Amino acid sequence: MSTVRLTVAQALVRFLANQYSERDGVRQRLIAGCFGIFGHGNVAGVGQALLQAAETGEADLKYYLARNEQAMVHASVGFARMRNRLQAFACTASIGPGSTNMITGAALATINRIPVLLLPSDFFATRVASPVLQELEDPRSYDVSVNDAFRPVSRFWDRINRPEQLPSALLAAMRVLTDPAETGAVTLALPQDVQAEAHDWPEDLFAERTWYVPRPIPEPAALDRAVAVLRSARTPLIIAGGGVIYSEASAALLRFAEATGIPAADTQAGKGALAWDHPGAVGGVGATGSPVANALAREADVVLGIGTRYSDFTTASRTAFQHPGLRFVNLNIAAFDAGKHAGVSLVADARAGLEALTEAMAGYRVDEAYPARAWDLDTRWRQVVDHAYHLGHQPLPAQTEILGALNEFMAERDVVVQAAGSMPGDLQMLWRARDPKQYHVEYGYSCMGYEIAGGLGAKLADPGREVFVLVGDGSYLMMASEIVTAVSERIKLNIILVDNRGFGSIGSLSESLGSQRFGTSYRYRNPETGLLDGGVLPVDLAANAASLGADVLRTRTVKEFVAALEQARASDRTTVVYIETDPLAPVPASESWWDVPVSEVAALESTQNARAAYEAAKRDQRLYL
Ligand SMILES: Cc1ncc(C[n+]2csc(CCOP(=O)(O)OP(=O)(O)O)c2C)c(N)n1
Ligand SMILES: [Mg+2]
Repeated sequence: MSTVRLTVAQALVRFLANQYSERDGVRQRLIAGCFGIFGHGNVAGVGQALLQAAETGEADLKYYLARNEQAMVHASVGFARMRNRLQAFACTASIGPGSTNMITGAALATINRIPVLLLPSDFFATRVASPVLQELEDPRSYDVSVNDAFRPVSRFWDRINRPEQLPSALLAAMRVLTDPAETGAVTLALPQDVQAEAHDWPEDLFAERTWYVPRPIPEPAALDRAVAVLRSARTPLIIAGGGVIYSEASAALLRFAEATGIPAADTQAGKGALAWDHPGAVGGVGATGSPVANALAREADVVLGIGTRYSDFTTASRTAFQHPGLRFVNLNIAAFDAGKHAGVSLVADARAGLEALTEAMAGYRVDEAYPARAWDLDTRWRQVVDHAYHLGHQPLPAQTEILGALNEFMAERDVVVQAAGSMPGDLQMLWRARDPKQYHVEYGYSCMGYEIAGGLGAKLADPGREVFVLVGDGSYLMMASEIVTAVSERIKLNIILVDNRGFGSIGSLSESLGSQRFGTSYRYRNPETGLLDGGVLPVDLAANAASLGADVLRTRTVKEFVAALEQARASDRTTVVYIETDPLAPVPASESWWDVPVSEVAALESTQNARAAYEAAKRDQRLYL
C-alpha cells in the first residue's frame, strides 16, 4: 500500500477537495470551499494546509476570510440551501470563542436540515501545555472541552485525538452531509497539536469519491395506505415544505395538484414551490399565513404534508386544522418528520413520492366546488395584498409597501433573503414568489444576523441571480460584519435596511400579550419613567454601512426606494438601500394564532386581558393523535 506523509490538516484539506456529490446524474464538488477565521488554534494547522494547497495546487479548496464565525456558518447555510443541499462549505475556527461562535450557526443548520462541515479547533490532545489560552478546564474530566457544546446541535460529531481516527470520521461526515434525511451540521473537532501532526496516509484516502444523494421511492404498502386515506378525502390540502424545493419537486407537485385538484399551501421553507399565481396555490399556511390557506386548513379532512417539519408556525400551534375526522399523510424523506401528527408515514424523496402518488391517485379528483371556493377566496385576498402593497401610509411608509415595491421590482430569478423580525411574517403572508429559489427566508431558527451572511452565501452559490437581502435595524446591529466580506470578495449584494427603530415584531407581539411594547424600541432611557421610552437615539445605520465599504442610498419615500433599487441593480458593488418605516402601520390579519404563553396572574390589567384571550384561543389547540 503506497502512502503519503502529510499532517492531519493537510490530509483533511486534500480529502475534502476530492469529494463529489451526485444526484440525477449530475456531479459536483461536495465541499465547495472553506470559510475561516484564524487564531492560534488553526493558523498553523488548517491554515497552513489551506495555504500549501493554494501555493502548490495539490488540493483545490478555496479559502474565504469571514468576519464573524457565526456569520460564516450562516453564509455556508445560505450557500448549501441555494444549491439544494448538494454542495456545502467547510468552516474552520480557532479554539475557544472562535469555535463556540459557530454553535448558533450549527443549530440553525441542523434545524433547517442544511449541510455544513464545522471544523472547530480544540486544545492539545497531549495536554502537555494545559490549560492553554481559551481552554475550558472541567474539574470533573480532562476530556471535556467547549466543543462538546456542539454535540446536541450536530448530526455527526467527533473529535480527532489521533491521526488514525481521521479517515473513518471523514467518511462518516461525508455520508451525513449528503444524506437528505440526516443532514445538518457535521462537526469534527480538531485539537491544535493533532492538526499539525504528520502521518503516513494510504493514497486511497485521497481518491476521488462520489456521494450519491438518493431519491428513495415509497414502500408499496405505505403508498397504498396513503392513497387509501387521500382517496377518501373530500377537502384535502397540500402543505408544501422546504423538502419540495430541495428535492426539485416543483414540476411533480404541479402535476399532482393539477391532476387531483387539491389546493397547495406552503411553509416558509416551501414558498415558491408552486408559483403564487397558479390556480392551485393558496399561499402560506399557519400563524403568519394567508387567510385563504387558513380557511382551507380549518376545514381540511386530509392534510398532505410534503417535506415539512410542521413547525408551530405552520400548524398555528396545532390550531390550524379543526376537521373532526382529520388525517395526516406525510411524505417526507426523514422518517422522523413523516411520523408526525400520527400521520400515514410515506418515507420517500418528495419528487419520487409525488410521482408515485400521481400515478396511484389516477382517476381521483376533488369536487370542483372545492377548488372553486379556494379560487374565490384567493381573488378577494389578492385585493387585500394589493392594498397592503400600495397603502400610501404617512409620514413614514409601511413595511408592507416596501415589501410590495420590492416584490413588483424583482425579476423571477432574483432572490429575497430574510430571517427574523416582523418581515418573515409579512413575507409569508404577502410575498408573491415566482421561482422555487426566489424566496429564501430562514425560519427554522429565525436567527437575527442570518440575513446579510446568508445572502452572501446565496450569491456565492448562484452569482447569476441578483440577491436582495432584507434586514431590520435590530438584525443589522447584531451582524452587519459580512458586508466587509462581500466588499473584499467583490460579491455583489443588494441590502435593504429597514429601520423602524427597534423590534417592530416583538413590540407588536408584546402589545398583543399585554406587555405594552416594554423594552422593544431603541430609545434613550427616560429619567421620568425610568424606562427605555425617551427620545430617538442618534444612531445612523446608513452611515455605519457606508463605513464598512458598501455604497449607500438613503431613501424616504416608496418612490425614492424604487429608484434606489434600480440604481442598486445597475451597480456591480454591494449597495445598501436605507429606508425608515413606521412600526405601527397596519398589516392584514392571518386569521390564525401562535401559542406564546401569557402570565397566569398579573397586577397589570393589560396582562389580565391578554391572559383571558390566551385561554380562549388555547381551547382550539388539538393533539392530532
Ligand atoms: C439572535 C436572535 N435573538 C433574538 C431573537 C428574538 N427576536 C425575534 S425578532 C426580534 C427583533 C428583530 O428586530 P429587527 O431586526 O429590527 O426587525 P423588526 O422586528 O423591527 O422587523 C427579536 C429580538 C431572534 N430571533 N434572534
Ligand atoms: Mg426593527
